[in-house]
Amino acid sequence: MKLSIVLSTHAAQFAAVAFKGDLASNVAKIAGWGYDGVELAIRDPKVADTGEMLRIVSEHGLEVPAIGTGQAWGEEGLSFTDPDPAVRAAAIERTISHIPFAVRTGAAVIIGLLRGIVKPGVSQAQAMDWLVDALQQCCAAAQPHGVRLALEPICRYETTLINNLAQGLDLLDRVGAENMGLMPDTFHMNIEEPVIEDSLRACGDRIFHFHVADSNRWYPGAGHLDFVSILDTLYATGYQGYVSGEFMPLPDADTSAQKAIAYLRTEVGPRLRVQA
Ligand code: LER
Ligand code: MN
Repeated sequence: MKLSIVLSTHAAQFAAVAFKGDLASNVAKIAGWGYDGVELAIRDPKVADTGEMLRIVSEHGLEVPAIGTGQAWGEEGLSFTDPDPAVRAAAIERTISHIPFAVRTGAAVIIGLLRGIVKPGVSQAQAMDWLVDALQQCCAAAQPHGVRLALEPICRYETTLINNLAQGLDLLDRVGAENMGLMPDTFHMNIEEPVIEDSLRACGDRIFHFHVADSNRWYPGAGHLDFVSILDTLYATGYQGYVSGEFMPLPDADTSAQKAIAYLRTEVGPRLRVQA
């Protein structure tokens, strides 16, 4: 089981990230606890020293399986579905600007909240059209570089666009790009999917990255999700990527990260039918 954890490269408002700021010391701790990778949440590659980030991460033998982009929404309000065409264009440009670092790391570019929400005065159909158009542009820009995009279905309390995996698969059909897949998140699936395992099976080989938190968005093992069943189903789809921890820093960041890896490696891993 390849394990990573989300790490924000600078201060951010989003709560379910265990680590923020001071990259070097966070990466050192994460590597020391036995993680294989870090998923980097980067607001704007233009103002981030991505070369230095890569140096720090590589020095500790870690990989970067995915790049999170949602802070451009959380901190700046960029989205693919804003009624203002300039905001939509900026969101597309920002996504495309992640491609060089994705090439250097082999990371997938995550599309989470950057898709936006259906704003007042905008119809659902119009928002979906804008979303499809934006994703087609981003996928077309990423494709020649071999970069993949991973769309995250996010629960109803955070967005009105693409809440479950079935809607995600429909969106992939509309976008029609081979380099676009899904990033299921167990926290959101626990809210939206009737049967998590059935929804994962329906994705087949379209899962490009995977987020884990328990039902209460604490570290895996702190709630009631059945991670043996969920990860068995995930790996049975042929998924060979990372399982990436995105959970609340509770009771504190260090404890949550250590509890997550201890639980997944020693309690869940040995009980999986499909080892990955
Ligand atoms: C981000 O990966 C996520 O899961 C969302 O809840 C962001 O708000
Ligand atoms: Mn997530």
